[in-house]
Amino acid sequence: MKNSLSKNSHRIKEVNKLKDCRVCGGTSLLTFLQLGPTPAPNGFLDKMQLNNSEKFYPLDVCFCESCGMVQLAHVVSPKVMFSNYVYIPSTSVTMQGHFNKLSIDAIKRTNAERGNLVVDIGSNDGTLLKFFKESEMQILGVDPAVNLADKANKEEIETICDLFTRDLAKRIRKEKGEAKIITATNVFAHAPDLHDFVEGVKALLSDDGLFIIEFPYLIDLLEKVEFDTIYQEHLSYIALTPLNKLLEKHGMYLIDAKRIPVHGGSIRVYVSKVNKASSQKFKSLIKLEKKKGILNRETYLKFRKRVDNIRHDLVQLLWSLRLKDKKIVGYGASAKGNVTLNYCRIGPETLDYIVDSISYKQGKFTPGMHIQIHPEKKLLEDQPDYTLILAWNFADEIINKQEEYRKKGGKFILMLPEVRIV
Ligand code: DWN
Ligand code: ZN
Repeated sequence: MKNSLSKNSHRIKEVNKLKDCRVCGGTSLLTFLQLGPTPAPNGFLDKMQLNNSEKFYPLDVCFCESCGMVQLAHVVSPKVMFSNYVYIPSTSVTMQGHFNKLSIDAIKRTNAERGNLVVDIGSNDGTLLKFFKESEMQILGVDPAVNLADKANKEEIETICDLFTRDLAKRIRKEKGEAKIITATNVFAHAPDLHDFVEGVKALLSDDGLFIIEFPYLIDLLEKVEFDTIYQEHLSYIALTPLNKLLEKHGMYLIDAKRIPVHGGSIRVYVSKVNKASSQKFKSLIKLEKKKGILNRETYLKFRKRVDNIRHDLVQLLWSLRLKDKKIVGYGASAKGNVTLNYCRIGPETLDYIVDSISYKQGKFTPGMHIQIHPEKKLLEDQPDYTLILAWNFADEIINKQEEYRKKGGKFILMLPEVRIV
């Protein structure tokens, strides 16, 4: 078993321990799961870096007993997490289709016209903005990752390389005017200062505009035991109950919400500056959250128990297969996958390698457990007995793509909400 804290790990100055709730300032924060010292989940290593000292960060998650916001107990500086970012949604057919539908939904709900300004916060490589551009909207991206902002600008998706803040929002409004649509997909939960973020949106959004946020939904995380989506990039694990409180503090109104399947179960919320009546769907989700006990500590202690059972069952299965000399590999060198590998201490002694479609990751090694990553084609070349799908949010897409592997007897292992062979 690999030593969880490599001999060279040392206190990290970029980490701040939470003193009070990031939404309501409450101090009754219950830590219910500790995933142990974990390397930055997208910190893939080249071969020559394997013997360098590797930084490990605490990964404890707590919930605020006053407002229900689930959040990391330590904040790692965004500089560490986002300056060179490797998550690129355009590499997935699922996400391309998803963003196209989001752009159509947003334009329809706001009656946006040609030339209206659309700002995408955390715009990544511009995948979503490209669809707005096709609808002749004026577009602007904001993303702190230098590599992604460069890529987007080269493809003529104007992108400001910076973190979104209230000050930046005011500068954008001065230069470009009000935004009719502001989108934030898989970035709101990453924001270190939610209050400043919301104030920035308020400063930039037009009175008849919509702020549309998408994030993994806490109810899905709890129901499907998605513990591996808990990592340093995701500071908050959001439900509508605390989100509504946060928005109301800033005179913004949650008017509608709908659950969506991406990333293991997310939610899309529609926020306005005008206090319109909220939808029946939104009200029923608030009731569901109450029923699921998102404000009760027992809910989180039960979740913790289920996580422990999954870790036990997964390690048990992998070891039993290894003891029968079965060859096992991983599929999808994802951030969530790296959380699982580090939390369950799964290394190259268990998985020979991991295959992944992203060229940037191929040839590199996973952070912490140092499993090598190869192109997907290696799966058919090698035909290992079992493949553990680490990017389970794309399991259907991956299994369909690898029909040939299954025909030749290859089997997939899935782990959430329970460990199973398919
Ligand atoms: O919030 C975030 C979520 C939205 O996505 C980001 N913090 C980072 C990211 O998390 P992730 O790294 O877990 O991302 P993915 O997109 O779930 O990772 C999928 C991985 O699987 C990628 O490395 C690409 C790979 N993949 C593959 O090898 N073959 C994906 C597909 C669809 C495939 O067919
Ligand atoms: Zn709170």
